[in-house]
Amino acid sequence: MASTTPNRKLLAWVEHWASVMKPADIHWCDGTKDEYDMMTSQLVELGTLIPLNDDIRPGSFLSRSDPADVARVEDRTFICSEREADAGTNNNWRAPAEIRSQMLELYDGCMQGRTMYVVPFSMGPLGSPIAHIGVQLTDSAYVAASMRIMTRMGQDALDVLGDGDFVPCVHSVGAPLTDGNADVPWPCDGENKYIVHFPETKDIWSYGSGYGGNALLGKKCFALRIASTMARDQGWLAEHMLIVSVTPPNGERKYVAAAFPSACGKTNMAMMIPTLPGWKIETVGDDIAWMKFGEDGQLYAINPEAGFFGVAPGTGEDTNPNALATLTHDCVFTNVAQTEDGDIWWEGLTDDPPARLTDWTGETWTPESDKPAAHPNARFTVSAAQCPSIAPEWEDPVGVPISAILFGGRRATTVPLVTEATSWEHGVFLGSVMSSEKTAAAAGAIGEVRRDPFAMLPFCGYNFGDYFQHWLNIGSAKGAKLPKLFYVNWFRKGDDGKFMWPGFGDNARVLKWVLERVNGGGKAVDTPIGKVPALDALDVSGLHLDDAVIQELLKVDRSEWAREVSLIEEHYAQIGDSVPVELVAQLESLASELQSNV
Ligand code: O2Y
Ligand code: MN
Repeated sequence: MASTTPNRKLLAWVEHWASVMKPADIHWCDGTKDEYDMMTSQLVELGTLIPLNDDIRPGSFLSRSDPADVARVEDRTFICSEREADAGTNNNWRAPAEIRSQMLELYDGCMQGRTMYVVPFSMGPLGSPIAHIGVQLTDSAYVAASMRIMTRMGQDALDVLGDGDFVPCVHSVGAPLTDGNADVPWPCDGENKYIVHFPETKDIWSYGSGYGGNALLGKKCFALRIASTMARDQGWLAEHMLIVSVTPPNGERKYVAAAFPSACGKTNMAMMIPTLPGWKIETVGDDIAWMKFGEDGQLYAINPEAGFFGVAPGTGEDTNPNALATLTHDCVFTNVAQTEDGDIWWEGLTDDPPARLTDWTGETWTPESDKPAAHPNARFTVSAAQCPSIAPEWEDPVGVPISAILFGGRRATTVPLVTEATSWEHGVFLGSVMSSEKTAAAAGAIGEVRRDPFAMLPFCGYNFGDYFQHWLNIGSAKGAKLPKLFYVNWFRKGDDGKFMWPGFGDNARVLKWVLERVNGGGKAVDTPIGKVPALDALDVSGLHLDDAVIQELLKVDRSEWAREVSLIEEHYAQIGDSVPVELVAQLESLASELQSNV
């Protein structure tokens, strides 16, 4: 397919990179279903994709990655600003000129024998004033096909681009087919992986990996790391947040965004089925929110993505029935197990595993095996439009007005079920100290607290101190009608080590109080860390929770918080001098309130 763009900058850029990477062929993606079918057929022939049983899961494929290429690689991810201080202690940094010349050596001839796909894509509904256009070059048909699911990809995006600016994204799996080398199902370069962002020039270079966030460059690389720097420069927010529409029985729909670190049930909340009678929750986005001010001063959010790239293990009828209903057809599964009848399986999909499976590495697996059948980071890639809980307005180019933003984490102690910030500044403080305990799925000791401000630790494209300042600046934007900010913790445990709050669909009860507060109601009491619901303010009807449990869920324990203050001091010290004075003042005021209340 030849190019159909008048954009000279784009044409020159493609020509330049073709001369560097020397592909055998260039294909401009048009985004049609025919093109997708052509790419997936080639991938089936090569063994990259295995068609699933069409009677059970029509239009779907399984893919097994190279075992050396199964997740995002944070230690190989770099923010290459001109000044090291601009990347901050929260990022790996290399001097841009240095890394460019090092990577150019790798890129030289890296696409020999392969097709270079030119993938134009829109992050956000086509033509939305909140959306932005990117163009990715890639030598992976798996990546090009996945980009069609995850973004609005093809000629339509090129038409919206016209003569305008785009974020250039260069990607190669780093496996040239030279000297008659045969291709393999999952080409990659296990030794040389680089995921590199240039915040000043707003471009992305990725090399050596074909997996997820390393290779689908619209997602974490563009929509978070580069977009966070665009948002800083242009006065908007690019955040690691889900977006839901919440409709109470009176029909007064509101929109809520929420930031959670991984393993805190973000996808479950995005697709929640509320247990409160008459309440409805619909999905606008499951992972990323871009928010810009409208003329009325409200923050309007879009989901910049068009699909879900979700973690499969743990997704079951009991935890997320809407996700399973989304996955009935036209999906690409990566690193899940395969059943004998040609369907898929992962830990948590059913209570009991099948008697015999093929595991994610292609080996025979039985319940006696000592390894999981699916890789813990196994993924599904699926169009968001297939989700039964998708909100009808999820593609509205105007976006949806956000009334409340939740921050959250997984904490067994200390942090109450829900706390309302007393001001925007205080809410930014709460976002800046977000923390979560490590679960078995993450590296490091289980239970260890990791600070993950705004759930952006791996995704903020610049210095955290400057990022906090940007959030403060948003709060003082002229005419802004700001959302209310809250901090939630579904994971507090009792003395018996069991979760005190039922979670999942019952989290709608917390949303009910949040919306009451947004509407000027809902009883709250002041504590040193913000406003928590009065003991009778949460709707716990039908839950049979003892008053003592509710009290414990909402408790602010001064000695626990005194310890927390020391940990926050360490966290701020780690970020360095760029932490805004307003946030240091918030911390000091918390410390003195804790003392004065003893
Ligand atoms: O493992 C990867 O390559 C992607 S990580 C990811 C994917 C979808 C949504 N969120 C995440 C994340 O790490 O936050
Ligand atoms: Mn995420």
